[in-house]
Amino acid sequence: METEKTYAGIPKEYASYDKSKVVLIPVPYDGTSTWGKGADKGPEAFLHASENMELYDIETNSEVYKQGICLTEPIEEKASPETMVSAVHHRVKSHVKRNKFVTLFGGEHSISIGAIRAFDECFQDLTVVQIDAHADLREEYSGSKYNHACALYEANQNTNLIQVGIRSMDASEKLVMNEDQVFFAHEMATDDYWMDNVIDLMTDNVYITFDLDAFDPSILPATGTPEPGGLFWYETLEFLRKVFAEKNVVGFDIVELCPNASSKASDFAAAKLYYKMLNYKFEDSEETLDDENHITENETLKKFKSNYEEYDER
Ligand SMILES: [Mn+2]
Repeated sequence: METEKTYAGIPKEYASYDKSKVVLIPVPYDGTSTWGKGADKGPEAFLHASENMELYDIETNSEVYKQGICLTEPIEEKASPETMVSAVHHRVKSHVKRNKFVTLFGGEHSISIGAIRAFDECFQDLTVVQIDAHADLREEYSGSKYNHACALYEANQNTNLIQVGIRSMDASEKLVMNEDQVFFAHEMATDDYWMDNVIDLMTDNVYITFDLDAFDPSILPATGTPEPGGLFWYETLEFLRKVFAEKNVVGFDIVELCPNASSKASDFAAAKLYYKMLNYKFEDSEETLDDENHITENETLKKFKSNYEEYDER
């Protein structure tokens, strides 16, 4: 199940499927993007940057890779947006059911549709926190419900969706948007309490979908549709650390890295963001791979839906 190459070049003993708490699924899909093409190259650039990153995290004083991070084969399904979404849904669900902490790296934002569907089927009262410049709430775009511009439409129908960093949308999206759950970038810029206000709206089980265009283009320009006025590095990390500390984050994805040869800094920022999120997830975990029962201790199981239907892996 795991790949020959390991995530960030970590030793194989920390990368086997059975011993890893974390599963990383690359989804190099860019079937529906409209402007800046190249999100299909995102996972490769992210993995390459990760290999050049220090594995000790100063802020949390930890080396989270020792929890085990298994890099799986990428999901290469590209026949149509529908089949890609279905492939992601099935793969994610099979790993969640094995009690893995499942993470994905895209690819364009439509890869999140299948992932969110899988988490929503497995966890009670799921909150989806979307960190993004764009609302992505269209029901259909360019003839598909699974276009990247529709990435959160289904989550908005089925889960407790909270949108953070939004600064670009079509007027038609206002019809379905739940504005009480939206944190627009221009309001966040002058609101000292937005982080706590976002967290107050969350249920216990939280899935994070992080579109890299949420960041200000000054720190992450290599994305398909950059928008001025975005989040900065430390406020983003402060927010994420609070969410991981206060909620049961059940999984996350990072999408829309669109690598640009002249801006390796974006690849590196994405690599660092991913690793930071893992460090925050396991910050208070005292177990290491030396503990024999580390997998059964995984607390995400506590919030599992007890009556989920059995599912055959394909
Ligand atoms: Mn976006």
